[in-house]
Amino acid sequence: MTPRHPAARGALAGLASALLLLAVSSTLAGVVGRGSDPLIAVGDVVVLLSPPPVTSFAIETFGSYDKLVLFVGIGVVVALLAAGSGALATRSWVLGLIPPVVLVLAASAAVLTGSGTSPLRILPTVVATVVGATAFVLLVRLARSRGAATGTDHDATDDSPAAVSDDHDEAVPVVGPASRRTFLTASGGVLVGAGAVAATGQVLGGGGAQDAAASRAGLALPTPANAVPGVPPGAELSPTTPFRIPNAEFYRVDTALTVPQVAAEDWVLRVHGMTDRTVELRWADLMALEVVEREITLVCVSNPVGGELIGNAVWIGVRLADVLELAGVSPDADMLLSGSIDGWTASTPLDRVVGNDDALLAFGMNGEPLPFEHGFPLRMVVPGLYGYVSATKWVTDLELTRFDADQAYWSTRGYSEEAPIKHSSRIDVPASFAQLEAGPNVVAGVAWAPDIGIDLVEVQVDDGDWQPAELGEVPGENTWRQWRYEWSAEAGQHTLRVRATDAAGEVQTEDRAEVAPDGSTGWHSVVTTVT
Ligand SMILES: Nc1nc2c(c(=O)[nH]1)N[C@H]1C(S)=C(S)[C@@H](COP(=O)(O)O)O[C@H]1N2
Ligand SMILES: [Mo]
Repeated sequence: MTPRHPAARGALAGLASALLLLAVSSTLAGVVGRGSDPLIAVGDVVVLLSPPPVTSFAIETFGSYDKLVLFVGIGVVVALLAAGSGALATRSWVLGLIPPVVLVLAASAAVLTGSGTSPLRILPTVVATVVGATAFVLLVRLARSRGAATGTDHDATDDSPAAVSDDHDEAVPVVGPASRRTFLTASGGVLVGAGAVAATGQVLGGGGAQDAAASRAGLALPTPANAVPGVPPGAELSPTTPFRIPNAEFYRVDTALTVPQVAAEDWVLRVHGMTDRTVELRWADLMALEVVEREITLVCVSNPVGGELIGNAVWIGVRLADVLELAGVSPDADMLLSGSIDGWTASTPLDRVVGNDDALLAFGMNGEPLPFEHGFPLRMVVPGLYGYVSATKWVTDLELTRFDADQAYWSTRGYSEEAPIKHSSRIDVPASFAQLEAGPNVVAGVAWAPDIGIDLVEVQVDDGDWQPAELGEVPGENTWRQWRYEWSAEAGQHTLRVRATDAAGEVQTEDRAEVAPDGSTGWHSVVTTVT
């Protein structure tokens, strides 16, 4: 069914041409390379310009799905604007063309100021605009034609445009006879064209991405000087949380709307700034260093009390300090400013890196090359600090500098420069609002304290006394610790609370703090119903 009203047809025309434009631009962007896709460039600008409360709300609320939500949001806005412009254009070309022109100019600006480096990066936007605009003008003209508006019902089986060519209305320019059928065919053609272009894009699938996938698949992890043994017996006390989180389930937080895909063979890591010399390391240079393995728990500053933005893994890589030594660090430097291939940056206090045997440039995670989402081919991992000041993924740049001279991505958005992980604990079992049977029930979860580890975990039922929980084994101080408490539950509604004490004897604070500017605090609790 083709809508009869010109405005409705105009809306359809707008949508179809927008889809074609996006299919063309993303397909060409796959060929031209990073930073040339206008949709992603606009998304990047939205992320970049979002005020910190908005981004932290998005990360806390949507967690690893924040990007999906952003793209759906942008998609809805683009669809509304496209449909609205098409409808407007059936009345006035000038009004109808204003939104797309503004949008295209904004997208071009986003591409040109974005993270792309290719001199051709504006090409996909330009070509797609020409194609999309042609489709738009063509379809809107058909939509405007009185012929289409009055398309006779009996022409349902008659393709002849002559049947509707008898009307000449000066108010609406008639570009030629067109039946609803013609409009339908043309819009259908544009949609099929968009689909075909998008499918071609999928097949071409960015040659770069395929090279990167092949590079990752072919990467043999070197044998480390030390090998981290398997999970210690007695480490897993929580029935739902593995001590080591499998890569596919590991939480993901970053600002990258497209995951960088670069082959290890093409990787260059630059070390410069307040150094004796600038060095550029390639893969072979990294492999020439001593390879070590470390088990380290990563925590995101945006992890709310009881949240899931924390994970533990075994990392294999080289010592960050060994890499910096190749460049020679000036004694005046106090910050390591690390940058990723997409321009994101983190500032790490240098004293957390130099002389720290556990601060890594990692290329392996749980026995595999890093997954692309987690930084392939190379990322930083520094124990004890929240990820935004320590865990740069896709790292290409290590600059030695000073806190009084430079600021990193989240610091310019109001987050703390000093960001040690705060010690905390979480109840995994029972789940919130669980229905339990009276009698023995397992209460279990995880607790973590940076650098020194956990010495005590206590559970409180309603307003009762704090009861010590059983503690799991740990391989060292850089990981979380599991705990378990046997609860003889009585019928009724009960609130369970947990608090952890670190190895220095400090009890986790009850005071609630938001995640901004330096991490949440407070006791996690769950409410259960026992029958
Ligand atoms: N390039 C890049 N690296 C990044 C980020 C980012 O946005 N871009 N986010 C950091 C943050 S805030 C965290 S918590 C960790 C999360 O690492 P993961 O996604 O591997 O769990 O990556 C860090 N490294
Ligand atoms: Mo984070």
